[in-house]
Amino acid sequence: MDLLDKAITGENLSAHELSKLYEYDIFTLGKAADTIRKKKYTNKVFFNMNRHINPSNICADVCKFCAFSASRKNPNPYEMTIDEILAQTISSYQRGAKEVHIVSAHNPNYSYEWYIELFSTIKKNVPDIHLKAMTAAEVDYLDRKFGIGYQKVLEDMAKAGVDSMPGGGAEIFDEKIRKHICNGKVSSQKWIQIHQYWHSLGKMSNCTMLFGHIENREHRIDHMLRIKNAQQDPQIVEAKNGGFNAFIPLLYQKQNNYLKVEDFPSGQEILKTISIARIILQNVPHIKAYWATLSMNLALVAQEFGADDMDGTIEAEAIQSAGGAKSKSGMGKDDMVYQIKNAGFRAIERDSLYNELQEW
Ligand code: V47
Repeated sequence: MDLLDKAITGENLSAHELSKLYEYDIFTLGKAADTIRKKKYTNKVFFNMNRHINPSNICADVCKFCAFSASRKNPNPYEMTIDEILAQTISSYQRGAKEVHIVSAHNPNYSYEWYIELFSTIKKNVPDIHLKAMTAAEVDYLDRKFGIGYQKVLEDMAKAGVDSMPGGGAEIFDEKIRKHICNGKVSSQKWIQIHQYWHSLGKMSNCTMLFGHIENREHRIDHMLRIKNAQQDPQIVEAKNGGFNAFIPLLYQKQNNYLKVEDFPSGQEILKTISIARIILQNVPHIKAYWATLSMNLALVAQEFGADDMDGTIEAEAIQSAGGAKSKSGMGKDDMVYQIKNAGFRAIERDSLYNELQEW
């Protein structure tokens, strides 16, 4: 068996060995990934109607890659109130959004109770909206700041109505790279422990990987392998009773930050990374080609290379657009549907847990 066959059958290989997958040509890798993808989802492409809300950009941490947090490069600090966040949630819900995705900078001015009140207020007023909130990095920040233990933070989030957790804050798990790009942020080990505890509560989450900066191919594979090993039992995942739902390779946006990276990965390198993710992470149901970092066109091409999801309409995007992405105002549903169909796929609106809602 050659390396690709071994990878497809899930043979136990090291990150170093698997990094040689990049030496295959893009079409061979793409075909292998597409076969896995088509078996699961035929030619469906998923998207959802969602709204991103980022309550504040005032951050106690300094991640070198971040252009969103208020800093010398982006000196416009803001802080939203619960009422403002609720008003945005209600108006998005009235426009058809089925999910709010709420993640914030680590703002030292917000109390612990503020977060819990925020979530319970949203759930009380808009019970039908799916509340996806809090990266593991935020959970870790609250744990450290208030000394309450991440388990309690997660239990309180669940009680207050948080339905699922987004995959942010994972960056790159390799400890040396992590120290360079986001020293002081949640450790890789704790990021995984937080998600696993959340999963043990019967809840789903996503997992991300920030790539295209100073990491190398082996670091990416190591990251994927740590996720593969942290994933729940397939039956629990299938029943949506806990586990990672989607893997999201986030392409690094290089403007307005302190990480001096001039080189940008080629389309080929990006598509190979997505294909390899589909091949290695067969125990994670979905691979999301997040259009906000990839651009709409590359995200659509990625659907031929292992991805099956685009993320959603977003409405307002602040993190990637601060770094140069063209995603500030989200994307209309009609546009999303047109583009997916024009690329030759079936456009499937999903809910946050990937239940199919409607084919457009
Ligand atoms: O963790 C920060 C990343 C993440 C930059 O779970 C950057 O469905 C690129 O996690 N270039 C937050 N990326 C966003 C996120 C996410 C997005 C969409 C869907 C889901 C989901 C999760 O954004 C951070 C960080 O890795 N990020 N700066 C940058 N310059």
